[in-house]
Amino acid sequence: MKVLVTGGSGAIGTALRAGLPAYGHDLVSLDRVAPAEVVGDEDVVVAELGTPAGAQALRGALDGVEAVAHFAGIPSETSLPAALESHVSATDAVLGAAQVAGVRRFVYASSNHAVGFTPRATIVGTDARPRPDSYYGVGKVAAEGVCSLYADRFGMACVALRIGSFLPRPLTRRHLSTWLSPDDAVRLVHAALTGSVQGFVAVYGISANTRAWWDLAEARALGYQPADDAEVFAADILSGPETDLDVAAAEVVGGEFAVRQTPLPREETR
Ligand code: 15L
Repeated sequence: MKVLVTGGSGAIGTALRAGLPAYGHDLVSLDRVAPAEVVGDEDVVVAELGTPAGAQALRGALDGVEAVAHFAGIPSETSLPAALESHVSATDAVLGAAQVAGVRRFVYASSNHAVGFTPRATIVGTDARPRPDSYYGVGKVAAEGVCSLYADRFGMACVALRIGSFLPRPLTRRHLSTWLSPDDAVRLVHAALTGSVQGFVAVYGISANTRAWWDLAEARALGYQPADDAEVFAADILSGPETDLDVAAAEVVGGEFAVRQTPLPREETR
């Protein structure tokens, strides 16, 4: 399948470009910065979404593309206007161009922070109500809404991946529950690109962690078979002292984003 990966030079995008070709996908990478290295015979487009030149480059990059994996976006907390631009308007722009180009499958990099203030007393399912823990999470909730709109209005198959902690290896106690390994990220996106989907579906994106906080049922229904488990690193991580942040971050699924007591970030002009 020919797949456009936006955010192709980012952390997850780089892992996808390295791993998805082995599943038979031909890739076009689009990012505001050039990738450190071109992989195989992928096409690379350097363009800034949200600009007229970026819109034109996006239309060109979509030529012949069957599915989009939209991973571009600010990966951390930011002001509300920046979050709305980066997650909501940019996702709408990519979805709009993809729909016009005849793309029928759209995979979106959402985040656990869309439900970050959910207490983690039980395994959290995708029926959890939106409970963002940050403006970043607000942007992800709204961007999932845009995906749902395109699914219902245009019949596109849209999969929102509520990704946990994408890292080479888990580093904290929370990560023992929230880790998504690079290899499992590739497995997850391949499943989201190829699994049976009607309309819009949200799934959690973590490895097969023994201490998982999120239900992987919907992801497994797409064909996702995670192979990694953060538990391999548990003895090492748990040998260190448990900090106040560890304790507070274990209350709700968004962890550090949710326990932060600092004011929400504002742009200076507001
Ligand atoms: C995310 O969605 C963020 O992009 C990343 O910076 C981490 O905060 C991660 O979630 C996490 O929850 O660990």
